[in-house]
Amino acid sequence: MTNQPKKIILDCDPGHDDAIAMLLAHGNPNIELLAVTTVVGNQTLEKVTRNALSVARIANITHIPFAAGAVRPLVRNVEIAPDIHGDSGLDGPVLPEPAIQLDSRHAIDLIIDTIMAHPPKTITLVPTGGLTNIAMAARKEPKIVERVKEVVLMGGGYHVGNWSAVAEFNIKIDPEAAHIVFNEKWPVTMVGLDLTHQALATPEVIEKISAIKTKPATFVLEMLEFFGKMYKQAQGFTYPPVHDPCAVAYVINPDLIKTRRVPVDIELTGTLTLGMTVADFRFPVDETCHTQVATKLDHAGFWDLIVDALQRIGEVNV
Ligand code: PIR
Ligand code: CA
Repeated sequence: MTNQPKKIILDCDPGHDDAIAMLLAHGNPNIELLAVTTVVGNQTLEKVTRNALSVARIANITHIPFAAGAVRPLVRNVEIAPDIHGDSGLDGPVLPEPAIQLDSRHAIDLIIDTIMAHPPKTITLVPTGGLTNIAMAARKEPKIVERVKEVVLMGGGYHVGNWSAVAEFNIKIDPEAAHIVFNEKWPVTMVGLDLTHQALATPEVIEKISAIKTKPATFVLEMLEFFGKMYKQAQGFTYPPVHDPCAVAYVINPDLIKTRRVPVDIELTGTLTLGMTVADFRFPVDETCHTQVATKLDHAGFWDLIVDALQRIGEVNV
């Protein structure tokens, strides 16, 4: 933890939990956030990109490039999630006008340029939306597959789905892209619903964030209030699961999340199982296995990181 900060690129679709992932990455000293890229997912590309820039303003993230990526999945039609994230993709808080300009590059070029400009095995990709940009980047510049350190993604689930009985949203909206990402030979850590459904924003968590009393912390509270309401209504959760920051937390401190090394592949042809992350838990694991799944979260340790990041961000006048 006292070593050099880990360099990451966050590829996201904000999205309440994506926004919290961004704040965690920005506020944690063990992470160096190199770039933020956006992808269609929770809402249209235009909306999630604007949300990313608004969140940048909330936390005063001014020094890194933001670039917009894919407007639709590789093969399928666009599917969005307004039942959870609302019409803007980030309903609840008032979103400030963005203060920074988008990078002129397409997200996949920003991803490729950033990876190729850094030494081998120094950058971790953290996708928290559909995998369209990451798959396209790997196809446009295959050298990135060898060059990144690892991919730590929020998506999938080996025992539960949320967009079908067995498929999770980020994988289901672009299963072909997910297939590419899981089958390339880079190390992939799947932080799926099995793990993120443990990251519940309980009343104790809300109380700790309420005590911070800065504008970014209030912004998080307003997001969690809306997100919690929608999660109760649409999915019957007592407290909302805050998915995306779990992937960032794993990069910050892998000790917070137990994992198991198992092969994972993506179902592309099943009639009931399209987009399922099929994990093979049988013994023995082949030594070529380059995928692992997250299984158990240290809930208190995880939320301490969020609170700590908000405290470090401190007051920001928008
Ligand atoms: C969350 C998401 C989409 C749909 C629902 N029902 C809930 C988004 C989150 O941003 C997260 O990245 C992932 N997709 C969880 O499925
Ligand atoms: Ca997301």
